[in-house]
Amino acid sequence: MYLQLIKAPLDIGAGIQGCKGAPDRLYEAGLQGFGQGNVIDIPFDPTAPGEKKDIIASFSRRLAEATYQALVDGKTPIVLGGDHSIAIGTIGGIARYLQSQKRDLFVLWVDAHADFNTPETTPSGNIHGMPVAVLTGDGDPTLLAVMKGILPLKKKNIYMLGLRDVDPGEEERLQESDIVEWRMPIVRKEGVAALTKHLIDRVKAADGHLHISFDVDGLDAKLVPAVGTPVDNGLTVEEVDTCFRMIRESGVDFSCEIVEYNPTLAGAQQTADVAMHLMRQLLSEAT
Ligand SMILES: [Mn+2]
Repeated sequence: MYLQLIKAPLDIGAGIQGCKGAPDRLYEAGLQGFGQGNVIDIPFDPTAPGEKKDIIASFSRRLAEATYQALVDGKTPIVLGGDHSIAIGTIGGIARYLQSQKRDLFVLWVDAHADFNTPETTPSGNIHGMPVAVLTGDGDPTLLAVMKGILPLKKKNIYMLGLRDVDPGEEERLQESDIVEWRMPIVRKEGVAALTKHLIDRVKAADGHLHISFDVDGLDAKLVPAVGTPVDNGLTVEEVDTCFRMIRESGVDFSCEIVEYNPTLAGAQQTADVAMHLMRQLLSEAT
């Protein structure tokens, strides 16, 4: 498996800025050992004209083109964010490619949050809380336009691992959807190995592609302090390690993005160490 690293330093989708420094920090912390030194930068200009949603939509189009082109070239896109709004671009491009191949896309959304808000349900207005809604066909028209020509993701193919902080309007939307919610009590009851096996079996049966959208805040707040929205009682390093090892060993086609690491916050080194350990587990057989 040949990797295409892509730096996506967008951070205006979050309430706290600072994720824009994460791609360089993660690259230097060890990801430079992957992708044969070949890395694409998606330039981010926070002073570009327009509202935040316009700047994010424009960035997402360029990012989507990069993940699409990587797959066309037979490479696996590994995107270094950035806040979680970059998933609109990352996954938009991957979905476009799989649609052209008539193959199913599955998404493992590792996160404390569902990121399933619309402009009507969001308490904060922050776009990093909206990418799952946009990718499944709901939300602001400016953001939805990034998905032009791309079918909305199937909600039953989205698996949320580590979910534990859901906004009220989002909760209602989740109940009405068939997104698979692996909240923490389920993770502890079933065990992450059984859950991961279930997902891998479904991807294999469909001959599908699995995208891992890895929000670092899916891990427990004490383990990864340098994130904008930390939440207690989260996943352990061992749980995410088991999940990533099983995906790597399964042989399924996968891609990944890592988001929400904020190196300007306290505990930046500890958080980078945890993130890098897990990325190495996922990518250790790739070049
Ligand atoms: Mn998130």
